[in-house]
Amino acid sequence: MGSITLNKIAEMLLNAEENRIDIPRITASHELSIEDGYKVQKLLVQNKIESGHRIIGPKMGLTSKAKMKQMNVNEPIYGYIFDYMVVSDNGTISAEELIHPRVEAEIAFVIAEDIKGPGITGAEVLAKTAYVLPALEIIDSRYKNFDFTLPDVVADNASSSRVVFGNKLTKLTNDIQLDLTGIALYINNEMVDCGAGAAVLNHPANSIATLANILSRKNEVIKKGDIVLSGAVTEAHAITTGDIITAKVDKLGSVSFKLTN
Ligand code: OOG
Ligand code: MG
Repeated sequence: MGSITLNKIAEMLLNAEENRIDIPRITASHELSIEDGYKVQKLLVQNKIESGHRIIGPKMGLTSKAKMKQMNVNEPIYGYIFDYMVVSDNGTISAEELIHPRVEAEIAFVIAEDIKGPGITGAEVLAKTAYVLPALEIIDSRYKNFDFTLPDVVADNASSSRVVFGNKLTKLTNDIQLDLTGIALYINNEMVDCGAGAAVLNHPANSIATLANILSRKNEVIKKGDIVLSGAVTEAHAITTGDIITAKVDKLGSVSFKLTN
């Protein structure tokens, strides 16, 4: 195992994102703990903030069995979504800006009050949620073939690349049970995957609670106004130029974009 500084790893990942090149996973040649991975992520996030980018909110990843199985990992992780990653509903994303994009259908939460762990439950998250909305997350691992271990993907800001939020904001009322909320993902009008909110840690709000509890170990909170992705319900699906991708979520509405060249 060669030695490499965490700064150097952050630099390599930023360069891979900027120049759209994929690199071998770090752990193929260096030892890296999950904690190291989060240290690299922090350096990378700080770099983006210094470059003038703004955080939209944290995101959870690998929160469903489908995703854990697909990526061969067994623990949820978090990362950050930035303003430059957000694309408007029914908008376009250029494939030339990305390496090997995959799409995921998710439920996003708009946070009404700071959520400070530890000990946060899903019920507390729901009480502090202003709105929920459908989202399509476009992940784009900076590692070749999405081949990574947990420390690698944590360092790579949880593969964050783009996100499209639906236009409709829904207040949580008694007739909405996010665990039983159906979600279907379509590529070019063909249904490629579907599931219910319960696939995400039994209830998507549990994912946000888990995030608050993990962040509390670092004295961080989920902030009022943050828009937080709770994680993909199904596997991620590879997309190619020309594809039109849509997610439909029961009662929350739909969200769509086109991948152009
Ligand atoms: C990591 C990101 C996972 C999700 O919703 O599960 C994620 C990856 O699979 O590349 O965003
Ligand atoms: Mg995701």
